[in-house]
Amino acid sequence: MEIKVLKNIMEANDAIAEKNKEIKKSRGLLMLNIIGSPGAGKTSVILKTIEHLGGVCGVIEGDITSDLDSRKMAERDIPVVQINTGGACHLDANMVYRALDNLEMENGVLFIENVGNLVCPAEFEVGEDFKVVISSIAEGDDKPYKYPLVFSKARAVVLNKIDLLPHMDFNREFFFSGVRALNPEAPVFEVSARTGEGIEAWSRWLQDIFQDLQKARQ
Ligand SMILES: Nc1nc2c(ncn2[C@@H]2O[C@H](COP(=O)(O)OP(=O)(O)OP(=O)(O)O)[C@@H](O)[C@H]2O)c(=O)[nH]1
Ligand SMILES: [Mg+2]
Ligand SMILES: [Zn+2]
Repeated sequence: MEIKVLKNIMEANDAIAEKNKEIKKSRGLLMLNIIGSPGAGKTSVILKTIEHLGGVCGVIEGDITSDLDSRKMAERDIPVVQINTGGACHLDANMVYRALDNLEMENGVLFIENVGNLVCPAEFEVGEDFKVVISSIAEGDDKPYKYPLVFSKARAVVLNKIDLLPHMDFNREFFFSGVRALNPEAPVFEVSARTGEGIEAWSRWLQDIFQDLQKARQ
């Protein structure tokens, strides 16, 4: 009897991620895979960032169920597609492939808000330019130590809810050391989606990358 072993689920995923990269390139998109635990502030940071960026921006929302986050985007006339994974705790390349098919958008920044989860979203490439991890003061300062993969893979770290610093026992030095040990290059942006603090610096960093990408296409 021949036993078929389903080889590397990741291989199939990565093949579709490559297709997504082609689509993204041909449409002139900067595609960000935004990863963070439930409630870290992914939706709030994306909304504030889009206010600052101007230009064309769009969002793919990943949730197990509901369209609450995509409604917040639609209310502001931001082009959005909601993915409901129906149970899966991460987005995969195929889900994003189908979402791209349903999103009319060119020459802009596309935010993919992954399912709230600091673990497996880091393992699945979806064809993004890069990953951004959003952590928050409310989650505690030890997250880089306990969930190292996402911090090591991210091109940038956004530390959200800095308005809560006075109310929490959050050791910034400890957090930063943890990030540095895993990822010496990634900038860490301390922001508050609530007050808007720090959003400008983070948005400018993103805008510069987007402009470089646009120049390279010309
Ligand atoms: N104090 C404070 N609260 C914030 C900040 N950013 C977000 N929040 C609040 O934190 C809660 C969660 O924010 P969301 O933006 O929905 O978080 P999320 O990461 O998108 O959550 P999921 O999509 O469920 O994973 C909401 O009540 C926000 O109002 C911030 O900078 N400061
Ligand atoms: Mg959200
Ligand atoms: Zn998962």
